Amino acid sequence: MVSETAAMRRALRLAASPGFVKGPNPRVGCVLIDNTGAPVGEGWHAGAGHPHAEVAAIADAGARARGSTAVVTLEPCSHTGRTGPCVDALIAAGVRRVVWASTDPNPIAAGGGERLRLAGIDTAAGLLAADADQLNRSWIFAHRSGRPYVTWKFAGSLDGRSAAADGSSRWISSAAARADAHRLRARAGAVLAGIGSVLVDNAQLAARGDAGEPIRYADQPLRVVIGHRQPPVGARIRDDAAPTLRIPTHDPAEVLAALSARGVHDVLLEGGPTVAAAFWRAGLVDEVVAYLAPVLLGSGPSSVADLGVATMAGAQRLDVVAIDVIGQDVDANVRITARPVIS
Ligand code: AOF
Ligand code: ZN
Repeated sequence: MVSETAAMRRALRLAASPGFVKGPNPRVGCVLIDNTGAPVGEGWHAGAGHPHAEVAAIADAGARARGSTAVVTLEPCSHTGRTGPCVDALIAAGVRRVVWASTDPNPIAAGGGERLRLAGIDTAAGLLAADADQLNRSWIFAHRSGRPYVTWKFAGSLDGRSAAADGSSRWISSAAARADAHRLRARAGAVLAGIGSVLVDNAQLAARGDAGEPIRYADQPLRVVIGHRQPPVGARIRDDAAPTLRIPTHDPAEVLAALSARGVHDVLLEGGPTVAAAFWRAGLVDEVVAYLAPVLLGSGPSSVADLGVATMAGAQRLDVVAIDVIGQDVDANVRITARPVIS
């Protein structure tokens, strides 16, 4: 059993190895071991349209797959989607036992475990499931709730302002905090902002690397602008750094439905204050990441517009997940990660 756990750890590392792959599919890794616990093949899933992890591992093992145990981070699929069912591939390869971590929340693909058992294959579910669920947190959330996971990110001054009185906001947060925020963008399936803030800031909304270097187009999040106006020709949002989608509505639920339909399961909401308030008031913010900079502005727009709070009894409270200092010395900003208290 110890070797199955070790193999699952390896499978989890393989699942994460392609990085934050864009698109609708989960991250999955698979290791095949023989009856001494020695690995005979391994594979991972590189995104929609590519072979599933189990199929890649079977190909890697060749004839040695026969009689082996498949250790996989997600319950094998039972459907024909972009590729064929993994349960059929496992059965055809002569795999004797299958151990998986997360249960598949996708109703179209689920039921693989049951089909393996019916075929006489020994199965075990849930090994290191907490780690595997964490790896595909937003994907699992999206399948269970029917909409993407929404993280609202903003940078504010110590007195909670997101721009000075004249609208200028470059830069409230430090270079280190901005680099950290680019890592959030690089992980997201979509980065979303209202047309108003895109116009004011001439925001590009693409992700850049740690040293400010461009990231490959295929690894970029979808840039999403909501609102009825078109960004003007020459606006940075219209460059070819990343794919861009304009959604001509201000209704947050409609926006998320449109993104779900495109397979997006993880949205980074970047404002501005009106859009942030609309999502918050609709109960469509799951997590907040706030970068607080040691700077005072005294006037200027708040990070979020009116939330309908008139008195302390209506204050919107959050549970803190983590408080971190990003950067050092003059670059030090505080990053607060929090989730709305569900009442
Ligand atoms: C993956 N990779 O390694 C496994 C998956 O459209 P398809 O055919 O690629 O099927 C995607 C579904 O298959 C996915 O939502 C999940 O339920 C299941 N298993 N998916 O992308 C894999 N094992
Ligand atoms: Zn599959």
